[in-house]
Amino acid sequence: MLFNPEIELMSIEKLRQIQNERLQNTLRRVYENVPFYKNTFDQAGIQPADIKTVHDLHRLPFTKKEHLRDNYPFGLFTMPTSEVRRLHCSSGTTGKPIVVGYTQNDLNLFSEVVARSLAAAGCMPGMKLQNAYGYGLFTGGLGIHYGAEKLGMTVVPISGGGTEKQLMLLKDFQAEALTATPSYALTIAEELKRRGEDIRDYNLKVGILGAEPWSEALRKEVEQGLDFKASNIYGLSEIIGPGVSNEDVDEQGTGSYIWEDHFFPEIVDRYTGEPLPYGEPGVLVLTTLTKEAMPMIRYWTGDITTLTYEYSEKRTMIKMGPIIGRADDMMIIRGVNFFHTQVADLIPDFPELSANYQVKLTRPTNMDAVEVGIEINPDFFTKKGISCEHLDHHESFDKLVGRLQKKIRDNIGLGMAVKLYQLGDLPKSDGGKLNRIIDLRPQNG
Ligand code: DLL
Repeated sequence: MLFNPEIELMSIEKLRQIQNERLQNTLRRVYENVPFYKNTFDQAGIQPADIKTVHDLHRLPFTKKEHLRDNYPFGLFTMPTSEVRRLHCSSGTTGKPIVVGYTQNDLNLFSEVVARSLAAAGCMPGMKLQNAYGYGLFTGGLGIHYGAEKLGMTVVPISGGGTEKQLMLLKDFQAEALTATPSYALTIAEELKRRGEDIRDYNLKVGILGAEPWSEALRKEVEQGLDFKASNIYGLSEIIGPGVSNEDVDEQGTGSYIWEDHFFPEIVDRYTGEPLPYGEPGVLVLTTLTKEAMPMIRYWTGDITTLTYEYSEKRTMIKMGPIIGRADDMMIIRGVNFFHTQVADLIPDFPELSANYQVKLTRPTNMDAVEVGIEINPDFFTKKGISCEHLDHHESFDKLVGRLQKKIRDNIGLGMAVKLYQLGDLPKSDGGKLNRIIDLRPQNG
């Protein structure tokens, strides 16, 4: 179950042939069994047989989150629930969650793509993996769990949270791999440091981090703190869960491979929905090619990224860049489009800062105001003999704030207030995804 060249290195022609066959089966399956798809295809005047290849897919309408909500709970299933082996729900914000179902074959597929992802990240059979993704309705915990077992790893199913216990078991069991949200991996790294522990007493080699946007600055910080190599894992409940895409540990920073034999990706313009050429940022749209219980046709993930085919000796499959943000999370501040990840991207230029930040939105007058809170990296200052006790009204810190404000204005095109925080003083992940946006603007205008 390690790297399989017959799949991961198959020629593009072969890959397209497999994708086309699988797509046709999937379209037939949903048209015959799911009234929602029959209606939307009929309304678009398209029969499954009209879509001969993945290149015809753009003729079909998108499936969006609201369609999953409208068909709550089981309306998009192709079969009675008696044939469905597991249900998961997505981490919705308010109201009814999004429900997804898996047949036994879907669960096998889930394990296979997660095993493939973990292998790409450097996991090997026989290694121990501490799984700090939440177990339960969230797909992270169980999804990683069975994939790691399939790869032949020993799983420590600790779930998210309980940082003290995370550290105790990591040390006592000498796990080589850790799966967690990047923000929670940072919490673990900071706690280890706070306690004055020596990372050499641990045995971590790889981290497989995802479920939320993260930056190169954060990667550097967790890699230093936990002395491992961190790779990105991407996925979403609607498509399967984690394991739609994963970075190769030897190709860090060049994008994450999408397991295209099962999930066909497109990038479309976030306003018009028109397909965009490779390399241009837009909304990632995914079509499942092999899912049985709840296939998704042209699912509008809302995640903004880029797609690129670039030559690699390792795999022929397409790569996606980091997630810039979700289309519906984009803020329009005084007419400027803004994603909080743009702040994260500036942090590596400032060794004075740590990777944790937060963006606060207010409306003090009739204009929106943004305050960026960033934690300092105390080591930088103490090495220079500068005390970090008072961050307000101290020359070194005032200058740093000024430089940050300029950098933000030059790069993002917006004036923002900047507030420095002591390391550990901003909210941190207690086990799951971290919300970095605090929106205090009045909601009625
Ligand atoms: O977060 C599945 C997952 C679990 C992925 C564990 C990776 C690891 P949902 O709760 O349905 O599923 O949330 C999916 O999270 O549409 C993205 O907006 C975001 N997301 C997931 N992975 C990444 C990533 C899981 N690597 C939503 N980078 C997606 C940025 C990510 N955002």
